[in-house]
Amino acid sequence: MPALSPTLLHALEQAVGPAGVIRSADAMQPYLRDWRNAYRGQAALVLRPASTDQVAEVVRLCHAAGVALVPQGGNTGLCGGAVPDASGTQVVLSLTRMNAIRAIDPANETITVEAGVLLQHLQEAAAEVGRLFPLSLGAEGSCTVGGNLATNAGGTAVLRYGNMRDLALGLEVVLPDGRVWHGLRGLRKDNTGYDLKHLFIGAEGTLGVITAAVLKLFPAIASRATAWAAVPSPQAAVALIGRLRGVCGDRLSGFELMSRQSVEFVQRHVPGCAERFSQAHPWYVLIELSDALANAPLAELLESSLGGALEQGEVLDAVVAASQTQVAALWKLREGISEAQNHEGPSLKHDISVPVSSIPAFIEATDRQLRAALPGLRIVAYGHVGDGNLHYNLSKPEGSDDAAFKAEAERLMQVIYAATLALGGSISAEHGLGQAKREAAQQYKAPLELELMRTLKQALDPAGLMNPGKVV
Ligand code: FAD
Ligand code: 2HG
Ligand code: ZN
Repeated sequence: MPALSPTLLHALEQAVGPAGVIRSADAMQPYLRDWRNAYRGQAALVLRPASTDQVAEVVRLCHAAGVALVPQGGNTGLCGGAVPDASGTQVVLSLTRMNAIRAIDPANETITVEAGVLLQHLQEAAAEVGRLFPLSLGAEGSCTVGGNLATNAGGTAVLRYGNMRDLALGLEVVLPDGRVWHGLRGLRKDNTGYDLKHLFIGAEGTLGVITAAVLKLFPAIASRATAWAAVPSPQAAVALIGRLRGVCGDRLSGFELMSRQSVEFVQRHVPGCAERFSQAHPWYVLIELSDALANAPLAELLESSLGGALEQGEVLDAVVAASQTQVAALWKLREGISEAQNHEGPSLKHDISVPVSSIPAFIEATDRQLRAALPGLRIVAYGHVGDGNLHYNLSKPEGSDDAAFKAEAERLMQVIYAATLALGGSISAEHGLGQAKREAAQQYKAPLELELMRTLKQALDPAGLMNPGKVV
């Protein structure tokens, strides 16, 4: 493995101190592969700076020496964006020691946090001052604010609060040459030209290192109602969203769709996830209503809406959770799908979005074509259907060979992405491109969009040292 020059190594160690350097092959291992073990790389070094100044010094030194950097947060990304390449020449820059809550301003409804703060800790800090930070996703106990921003993470509350881009007001960023952009403004209005923070949000660490952010806070939730419903079809699920929106307005804060196959996997592999109804159904939805008002009659609202939907045949069966334990059990059925699918061999992940109204057409056409293309294929379709976002993941036919299945990946992907594009959709709704979808983006994004992206990359990182091989 090529080593860094002794002079650079010494300077980097000086910059971050002994606690910020990981050099042994064993200790570096967790930083060199992703959560699923789908991507693996090598690195010359892992650095864990503890302040913005330390990040800036590391970036400046690496820039001067022509060494590439791979920013990393909680390493829960699903597209290999935080994993270094195989060369062993790149330096992994882990932000996890930058985990301070710098300020909370309840009157401005903002919180200023460092990039390495865990999403769950951010949620807890907001709750301590009677506020809500709404981003919520299965990896929230491990992912970081920096990673959430860099991937423009979505999750289960986008329906009401938007994705990470909508939740950020200001950023602090170390640019690829080591200069620091101090953009930590907590302003809801600022029309002084290009909104630079949006360049770095969703850039997956290819344009700079996010070191801190000012984020929006919302009123804490005081009333909540959660239901699990069986629906006959995706068409019925989409009709149900419309019905609930009509009756409940923006109290509808979660609407997740799951195919029977997805739920079966969870029941098989995650303890405590029994079938909720007397019989199995083809599709399920998890619905959440919430309100800042205490004692808001949400359960009644949900029950009457579901009653109306039952009469119209939009719902086949439904249960409204009667306790916090039941709420947790229902969310476990939903959040357990990623992990459960890992137990069924390799999963081919496709994180697509189409207009909500086109979800039924997408599923119908794609299911049909894929089943014809590979008989026995297990389609694990689920996700944030209220945002038009499906995790249209595939597991191999039962008993078949892993390698043979992986060899089909490209062919199956082409079917899915062609259907997505035909409906005006996107091949990556919330997980980003990373290394997984970089090639596909070349094929499926418009040439002009790709040209503009390359122009931005060239302008900010002309030496190409910031997370090379990802996104563009
Ligand atoms: P990492 O994985 O460490 O990094 C992700 C990317 O961001 C990489 O390209 C990395 O280089 C870059 N990056 C990280 N930190 C910085 C920084 N400070 N500055 C610049 N670049 C940086 N995603 C969703 O959107 N919605 C979901 O519902 C969802 N659910 C998930 C459930 C599970 C079980 C898992 C494992 C993942 C899920 N994800 C989801 C995917 C993932 O994107 C999020 O978990 C999260 O946003 C990644 O944060 P991280 O800190 O782990 O980032
Ligand atoms: C989810 O919504 C995540 O559960 C993960 O985005 C999706 O594992 C996946 O494909
Ligand atoms: Zn998701």
